[in-house]
Amino acid sequence: MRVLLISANTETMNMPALPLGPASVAAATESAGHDVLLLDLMFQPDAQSAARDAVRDFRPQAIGVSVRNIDDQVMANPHFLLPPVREIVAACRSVSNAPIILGGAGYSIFPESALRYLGADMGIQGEGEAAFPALLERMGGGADVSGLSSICLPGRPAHARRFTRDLDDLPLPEPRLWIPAGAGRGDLWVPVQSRRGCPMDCTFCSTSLIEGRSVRRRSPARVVRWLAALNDAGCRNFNFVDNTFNLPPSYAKELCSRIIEAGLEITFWAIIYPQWVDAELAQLMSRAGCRQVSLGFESGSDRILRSLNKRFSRQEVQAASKLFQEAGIARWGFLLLGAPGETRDTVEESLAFADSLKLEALNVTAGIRIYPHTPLARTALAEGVAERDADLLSPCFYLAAELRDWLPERVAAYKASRP
Ligand code: B12
Repeated sequence: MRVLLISANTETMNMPALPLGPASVAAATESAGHDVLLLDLMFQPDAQSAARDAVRDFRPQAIGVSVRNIDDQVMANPHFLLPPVREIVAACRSVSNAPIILGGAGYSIFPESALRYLGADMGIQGEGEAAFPALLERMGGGADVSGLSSICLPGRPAHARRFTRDLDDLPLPEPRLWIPAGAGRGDLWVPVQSRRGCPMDCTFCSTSLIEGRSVRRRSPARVVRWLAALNDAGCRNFNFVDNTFNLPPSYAKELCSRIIEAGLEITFWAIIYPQWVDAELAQLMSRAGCRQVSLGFESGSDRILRSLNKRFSRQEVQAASKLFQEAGIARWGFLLLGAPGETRDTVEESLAFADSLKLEALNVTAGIRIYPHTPLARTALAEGVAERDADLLSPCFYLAAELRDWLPERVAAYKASRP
């Protein structure tokens, strides 16, 4: 089949993200014998025309639309990012009868409601490398698709997802599919992924809806070969998009050791769960090229850490932060304020704690985006913050009732005095 995959993300907030997810699906779809075109709308001056033109020229028999972001998660002035995606779906429809299939991280959190809102024909929740080619095969043979795992059809609940156990079974996308060519490659931050899934169950987090709870991995040797190939293609800077780069720690150490042995001249950034960090790991990461870590500690109050179901204490955050500092790795901290049980005192404790770490950068968020099927959603429902049948697709936030008027101003003042 001729298959058009559209990466609908045009969001440049934080940094423009290269389309690793849709490219991974494209690679698997090519491997299954289809003719694939991947269109990244990120840098298109007119996204709708670009989508329409691609459909007219390529005449796809199936169109996949990747939906990465739903909103920007900013409570004070939330931006709902789906209206332009709905226009892309409509633009494709206006010039083609091919079925339109949704997928992507954001889509996977809201499979039924996003499908309804965007007006596509069906969606796939979770990873697409196995499910999308399986769907195409059934569609090509004119067979019924309703029994497929991970599939979501209009008006029906999404089917249970199936996860690939061994990520080495999945093809990796070649640079030609998703990384702009030319000398500028050396300046890009290229996302790479060594593991999927997170078992940590933070009360507010959507990751298990996207990647599942069990950690699945690529072999370190394969990740290093992938990095080397990207390096040969001119890429030097990488983001490990794994939710928890240091889980399990033995894997993280092996991966770093192999990057060092291979002599790759790369720099990278990674997301760290502030537990299970020791000097050996921090030093290996530094020698492998790590220049920055995201430390998602979210709070400096042990009571609030417990309420978020974080498994670490503020003392462990301190220790991890110090080890990275000693290894010459910049630390970007994250505070997520306003959780159930948060008070003015715990907020002040967190702000003072963040100051004490002398981080290179800090991101402070007031109000927590509520995702479906999370403990936070259940608390919000019990407290009447979210309505019983609310699908939560349009941004909805939790902020402890007693802080509603005070916290935004307090955070604004804190930020203003720390440019
Ligand atoms: C790493 C990361 C970042 C990094 C990105 C670095 C980079 N260079 O890419 C940084 C920190 C910069 C970042 C920023 C933001 N992020 Co972010 N990010 C992630 C994270 C942890 C991983 C994303 C990733 O790359 N995954 C790896 C790829 C391989 O997986 P994938 O894209 O999901 O694709 C798979 C499937 O979804 C599916 N699939 C994908 N496309 C398609 C298409 C079809 C047709 C099919 C069938 C299947 C399919 O198959 C793929 C392969 O298995 C996710 C959480 C998560 N666990 O997913 C959040 C996440 C995507 N981010 C999110 C958000 C909100 C943002 C920001 C808007 C935050 C902000 N306010 O700044 C920005 C936007 C950035 C941008 N330009 O788009 C949200 C999106 C949900 C929402 N509320 O909108 C997520 C889900 C986190 C969350 N809170 O739940 N992010």
